[in-house]
Amino acid sequence: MAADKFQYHDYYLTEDLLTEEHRLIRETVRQFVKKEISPIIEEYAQRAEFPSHLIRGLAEIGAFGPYIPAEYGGHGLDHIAYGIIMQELERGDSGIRSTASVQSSLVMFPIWKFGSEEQKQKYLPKLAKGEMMGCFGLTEPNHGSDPGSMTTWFRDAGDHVVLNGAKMWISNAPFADIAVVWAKNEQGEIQGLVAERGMEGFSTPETHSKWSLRASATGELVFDNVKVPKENIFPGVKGLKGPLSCLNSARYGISWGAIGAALDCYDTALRYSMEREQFGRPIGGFQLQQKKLAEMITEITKAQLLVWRLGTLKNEDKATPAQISMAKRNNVDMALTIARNARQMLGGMGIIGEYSIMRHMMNLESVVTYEGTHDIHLLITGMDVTGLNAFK
Ligand code: TGC
Ligand code: FAD
Repeated sequence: MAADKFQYHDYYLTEDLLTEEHRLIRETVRQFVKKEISPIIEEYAQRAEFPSHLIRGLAEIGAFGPYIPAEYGGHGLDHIAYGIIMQELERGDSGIRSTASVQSSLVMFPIWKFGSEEQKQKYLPKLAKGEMMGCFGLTEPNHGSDPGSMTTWFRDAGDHVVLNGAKMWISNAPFADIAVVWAKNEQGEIQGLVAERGMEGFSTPETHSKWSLRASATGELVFDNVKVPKENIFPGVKGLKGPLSCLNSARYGISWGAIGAALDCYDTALRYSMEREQFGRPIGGFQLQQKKLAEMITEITKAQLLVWRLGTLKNEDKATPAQISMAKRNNVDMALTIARNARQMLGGMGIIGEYSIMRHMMNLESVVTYEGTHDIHLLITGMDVTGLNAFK
């Protein structure tokens, strides 16, 4: 891969809206991406391998549980700080951001929000340090957009429950030490519990042959009469609102993260357009290329303003799930469109790994589907503005 020459673009001076602490966090994560992720990520993606050696460094820069309180090993930061971390990491690669957002929003968040004090003490400090990694099992082979119809279930067996079923498309599953699993009890109510690697009957086969998120490990969670102690069940929540609350946090992070991928594509295309000459002058001088660049920076700027406002609402505990859906949908779609146009601007050079654009583009094809598809988020907005449910 070519040297990482990335330069940040901030057309409306949104940096002025950040605190000194936010800027310090941004700089720390940006340097980590330049030094540790950019030089190796293309090779790992080509080999379809997760760079597990990055886990320690990710923990050190505070990427695991930024907004979890310090008493549980987190960093007690606000939601803008969390967003900034996601944006900088996804500038490097969506798969690395995935690992960090799953650990923070889908594993640490539910344990902190719904777990017992013993569960918090047992898991959170280790998860924050990256000494323990987690994954989140909601999607099933036959239930993706409609998780309420899940069939994974457990029955009461005295001091433990017996868990059966399967989850599919689970980020981090192949190497996770623990899995936050959403399953139905005998009354058909959804509950969350923690399954630990090594429990008899629990396996995590890896999903191969992905063309997207190749540097992220994806797998299944298979439960064959797994005995889970009752103390591993979250006491604080029942129903679909449990897992959907976790998704609010992860989707919010993705709405920031997608801007990172878009910025990297825009920055690469802009630089290339100044250097590449055809018909005796830089291609950036042609109107058709300028249209692409002008539209890219316009959309990036709108997205930057959107997430900043959403972050302030989140800090005030006022962000609604529908507002988060709008930002996730808009920003991922924006990034995907920019990646496709940036790829074209590099001509043939756009398809090879020397440049990051094609990798971002392929990654974003997953990001537009996971955490609620593009269609599902549109329907959430549609229901919010009309009051009419078009899902069923
Ligand atoms: P519905 O009847 O609307 O709601 C059931 C209950 O949930 C409540 N609720 C929410 N609570 C918190 N946050 C939200 N966003 C919520 N949305 C709904 C709702 O109030 C109700 O509560 P209660 O108390 O009345 O029971 O549910 P539904 O079955 O009609 O489904 C609605 C729908 C389709 C929007 C929802 O299920 C959905 O969002 N589907 C998409 C599934 C999805 O996003 N899956 C993601 C899996 S995880 C993942 O992809 C990780 S990728 C990670 C990475 O690598 O980064
Ligand atoms: P489906 O739900 O079958 O949807 C297929 C198509 O139908 C989509 O276009 C969808 O928009 C459309 N559709 C569905 N319902 C409607 C409707 N009512 N109206 C109109 N159109 C509709 N899940 C986890 O639980 N944990 C993870 O860590 C995780 N990581 C993932 C990593 C990757 C790389 C990928 C690809 C997925 C991951 N997922 C994870 C799963 C992801 O959340 C699901 O793929 C997603 O929710 C969509 O479900 P599905 O793939 O079953 O598609």
